[in-house]
Amino acid sequence: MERKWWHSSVIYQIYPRSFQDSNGDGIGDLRGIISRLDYLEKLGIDAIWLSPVYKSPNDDNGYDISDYQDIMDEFGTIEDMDELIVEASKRSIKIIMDLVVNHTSDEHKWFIEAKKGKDNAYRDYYIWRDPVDGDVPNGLRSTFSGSAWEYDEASGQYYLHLFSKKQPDLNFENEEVRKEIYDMMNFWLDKGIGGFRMDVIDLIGKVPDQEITGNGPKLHEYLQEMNRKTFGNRDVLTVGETWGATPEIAKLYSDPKRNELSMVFQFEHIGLDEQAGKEKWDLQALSIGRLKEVLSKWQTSLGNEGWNSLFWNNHDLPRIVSRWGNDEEYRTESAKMFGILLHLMKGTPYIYQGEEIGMTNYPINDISEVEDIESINMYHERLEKGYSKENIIESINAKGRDNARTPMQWDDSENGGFTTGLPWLHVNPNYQKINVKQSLEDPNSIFYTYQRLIQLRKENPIVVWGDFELVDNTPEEVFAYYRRYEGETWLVIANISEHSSHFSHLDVEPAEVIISNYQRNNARLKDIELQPYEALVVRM
Ligand code: TEU
Ligand code: CA
Repeated sequence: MERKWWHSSVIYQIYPRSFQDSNGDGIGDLRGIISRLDYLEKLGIDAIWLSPVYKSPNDDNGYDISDYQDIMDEFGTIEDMDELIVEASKRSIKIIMDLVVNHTSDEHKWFIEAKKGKDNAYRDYYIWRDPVDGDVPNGLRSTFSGSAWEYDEASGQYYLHLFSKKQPDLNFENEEVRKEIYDMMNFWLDKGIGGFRMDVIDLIGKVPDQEITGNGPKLHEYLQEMNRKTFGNRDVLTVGETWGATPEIAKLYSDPKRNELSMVFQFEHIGLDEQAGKEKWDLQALSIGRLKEVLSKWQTSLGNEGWNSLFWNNHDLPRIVSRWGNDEEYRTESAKMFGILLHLMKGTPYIYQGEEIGMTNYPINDISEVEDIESINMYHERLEKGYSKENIIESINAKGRDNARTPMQWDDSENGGFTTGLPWLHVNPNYQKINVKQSLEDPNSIFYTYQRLIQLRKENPIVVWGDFELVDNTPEEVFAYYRRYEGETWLVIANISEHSSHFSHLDVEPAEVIISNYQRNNARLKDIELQPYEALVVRM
């Protein structure tokens, strides 16, 4: 496989609204990000995935774009954006933009035109259908509750929106639409960005009339065309968000021979605490056995025909330390354990802002505290269906997206140093204890574990290129694997539980403990007694 910079990189995701406010309006912004670049350089990351910063009425916090070539008023100006690219590049950090082209905002000029009538030149940029029996065209549902079809009084037709009704779906069948998107992508590429994270890209080949949304028949044809017309000859990272990917599907996207994307985000491990066939709100206990199975399947099945991305968190997911770790007694231990377990795997790791200091979920008591459209719509839908208020709030506390969106905790001053004004979303009150300043002062902090993990990847080709092999027959809660490369072997051992456990597979004396989250003495590694959430990596 031809080696690219992104094979050995670590990416840091910024959710701009919640990262750093620079002007006291309570909303994070580009100048705020620029002011924190030194911190990111210290962490050691190679690129920033920037959640959308384009013009937007913010029905879905920037994932509803009204102008792809301009910046959201609250975030700054296009000059600020140019400066961010330059300032980041001075620190060897690339900027990866979020590409949201499954849909636009209903306030995008294309949709404003399209709504003017059936004859409008932009009408076919979107997906319109006549009513069927005086009702919606078919049973397609929106991810944000209710039908995916919205009625337009003026023309008597419905338009498709797989997300909110302020996010009408673009019609990729229309060549003009694709051309406009490619021009826009080239506008950003010409500014010297490091690539694109592609929002719900697996939906662009949809066939609405057959109720096919993900993995439609023309999906890969479109991606190959996009590759040819935009980033194909540039040295950039492209990562598709693909909820429905299996390893076979992931190869279609990321096999270098196919000229599509660098890699995709797959979500199979993320769904393991959800009841099959139900909604993300319907929880079941996580089986560590299944987690091991799923992650090791992804580690071994792509081979040279694809590349993995590695993540526990993003702006749509609850925080891993609260979700599958223990954010009280073992917050530091479990946060480090998840970091070590993930960053020693093969693939490109993504860190979500605040993960590197062990930020936690933010439990709410009432729907009035929620900003996220997905949770709000679900709340009303489930109330109507007869769920109790308590039950719904419990679901939101477990899985709601605002958990990850509370402002970044920089220090122990008011609002955690995020803003001098009123923050757009509540700051987690634990900022007095959990914050960047504290993490930087404590040599044993989660931050320094992440810093070291990034360094290890840079200094050791085995972390990037080594083969992966799961260690079988460990206790259920122990996730252990080997990495092997050019005669060298590393062993990673993690106890995903708040009880002690053991690992007795070492038949050779390990040479060295490379990283761990408890004090470990090299000499006493035979038949290891593992502490709660202990993780360690040894060179054999
Ligand atoms: O997410 C896709 C998506 O399907 C999520 O809404 C997901 O289903 C949900 O959050 C479950 O966890 C992408 C973006 O990451 C998300 O923020 C956007 O809201 C969405 O697309 C629409 O653009
Ligand atoms: Ca601001």
